[in-house]
Amino acid sequence: MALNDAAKLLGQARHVVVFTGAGISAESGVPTFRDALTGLWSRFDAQSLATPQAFQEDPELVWGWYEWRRRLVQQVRPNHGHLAVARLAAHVPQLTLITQNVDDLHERAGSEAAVHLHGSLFAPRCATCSRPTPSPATPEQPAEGRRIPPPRCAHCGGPVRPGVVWFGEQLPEEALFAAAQAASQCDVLLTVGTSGLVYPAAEIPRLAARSGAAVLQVNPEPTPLDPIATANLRGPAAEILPALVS
Ligand code: BV8
Ligand code: ZN
Repeated sequence: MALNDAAKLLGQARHVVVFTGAGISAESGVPTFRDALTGLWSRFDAQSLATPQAFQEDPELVWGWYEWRRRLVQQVRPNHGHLAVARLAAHVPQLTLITQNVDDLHERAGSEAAVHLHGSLFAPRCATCSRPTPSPATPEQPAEGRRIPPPRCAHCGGPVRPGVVWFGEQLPEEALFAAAQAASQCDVLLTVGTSGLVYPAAEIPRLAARSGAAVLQVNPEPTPLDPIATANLRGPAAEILPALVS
């Protein structure tokens, strides 16, 4: 299916779900999850660092990695892909934005009520009593690989952890429920910049396809979602999405 057919499909849709992964933020300069471990962290793989065990064993290393990522996100800007998603909401009767990303670029592009399946870099909380704690005002971009002691909770003194969902942790129930409900009711699901490898999030586009929705995939590379996609639009999000959304 060519780009203009996909654009027409979008334009006629009643309820569009936009499902995004790290690839939509790549052109803003945020490394994708698979590439998020550069430099000194390159000896780790994300799956071993993004776990409660890693934080347990070495809170300073893990907190330092998230602080580096948070500060990086604060210094970059949403790209034309994020902006096109925000514009799309005004062109369709109903749009549900579901993201696996922990950055705030969708919000800064003007999207409202993004469903964050994997939490956020901007919602740290106490690892002991779960009280939300303000993000520390780190003045400058910490050096890559720098270990930073996590702040202590003002209420109970426990260590503060990033407000993200780690491997082996449950996704926020209400987010997952809202995502599954939208996927089963939409008539078009646009999946952008995800490798479709991490569950249960990766189930969302598959659920939409099983429920009869058309699935449009935007990704420069093939992914395991190719076989369920009505159209595989090969290319970068910041180029393809603006062409899909007038
Ligand atoms: C759960 C937050 C169970 C953290 C993330 C063994 C032990 C434990 C669990 C498991 C296990 N085996 C399987 C599991 C389940 C596991 C899982 O799925 N593992 C995978 C690896 C097989 N899942 C979990 O653990 C989940 N929890 O299952 O709990 C449970 C049950 C009962 C009781 C208790 C627990 C939790 C998963 C959430 C993990 N947290 N993020 C952080 O950010 O640090 S996931 C992380 O990877 C990202 O958030 C993202 O969601 C995910 C996948 O990354 P993508 O977004 O797809 O990005 P990626 O880099 O992979 O790909 C980028 C894509 O973009 C590529 O396709 C590329 O081609 C494309 N691209 C590049 N440039 C562009 C582009 N596209 C468009 N334009 C461009 N310019
Ligand atoms: Zn606490």
